[in-house]
Amino acid sequence: MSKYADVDRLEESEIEGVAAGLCDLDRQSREMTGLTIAELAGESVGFASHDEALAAQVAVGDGVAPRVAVIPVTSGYGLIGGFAQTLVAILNHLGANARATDKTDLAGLEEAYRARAQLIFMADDYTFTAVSTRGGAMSDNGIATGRAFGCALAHMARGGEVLVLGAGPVGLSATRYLKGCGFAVSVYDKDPARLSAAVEATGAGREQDGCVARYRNILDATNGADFITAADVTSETRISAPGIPLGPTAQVRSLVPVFHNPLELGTAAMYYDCLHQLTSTTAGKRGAVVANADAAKARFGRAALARQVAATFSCEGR
Ligand code: 2YJ
Repeated sequence: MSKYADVDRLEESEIEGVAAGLCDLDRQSREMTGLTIAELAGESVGFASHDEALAAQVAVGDGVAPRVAVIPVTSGYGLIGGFAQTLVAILNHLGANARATDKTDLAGLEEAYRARAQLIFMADDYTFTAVSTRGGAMSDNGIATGRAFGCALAHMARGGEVLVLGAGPVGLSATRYLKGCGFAVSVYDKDPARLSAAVEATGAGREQDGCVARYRNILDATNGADFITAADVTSETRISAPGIPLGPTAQVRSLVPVFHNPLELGTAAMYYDCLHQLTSTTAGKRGAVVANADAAKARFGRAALARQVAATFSCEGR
């Protein structure tokens, strides 16, 4: 459980190794899902291919990496040591030109605008959001995370049935995404009112306590610890788990593939979500399309796009 009584907040120790481990995570992600974190994130927000996502990135950055500001936010329980720098590392790994503002809060917002940031990332104790300074793009971490971990599970899945545990924003978003992929999705939440609302809102099946062992494909969007035990799994079980603490025990994690990372895929999905909204006429309901990915492709060429982006996040030799 989080040491904070009223909020689920990441802790410094939970993100310590994230920046240094991004290439390892990509390798692990490829082993489990066939795709890197960037590829999963891009697919989850609707890019038809990773090339399209790269073209959108170069279009938004007008030939170079998009400028992204991460603003440390002191409200509530305050800064999490290394949080802003970890987001910067994740975003740069994807090919962005990200930096944390020197100032926090509103002064940081002003600093970001003065530096002509195109995207801004910031989180308090309840909301983690990304917004664009032009074009009205916005991406919420909970929604982006649900889709992206749903996408990871879709690539790992055995058969067409999925159990989503937890009907908060992440679980709801994952349910919608997986239903959209054609899976038969059932949901369980220990709060009956929240479970009923989720079933009503998504059209998913309603599950009950003790159902875990009957499913091979599980998305754990709860904040419960160690409740998926060895007795619940077979060699066919596949688990995607965005949350901390983890539902599957250490033993389960040694027995079956458990796709998990505390911040990386959710952040990547927010970044690509904004790029998609800024470049796609179908995604841009919220605001204007400010960059044309096809024009960028024609202008900079496919190979140049790939080179430009690869130069910033190549894992070769790392
Ligand atoms: O800027 C900082 O260092 C802090 N204000 C970061 C706070 C990080 N926030 C969290 O960990 C919350 N759990 C975010 C909720 C996201 C909901 N998906």
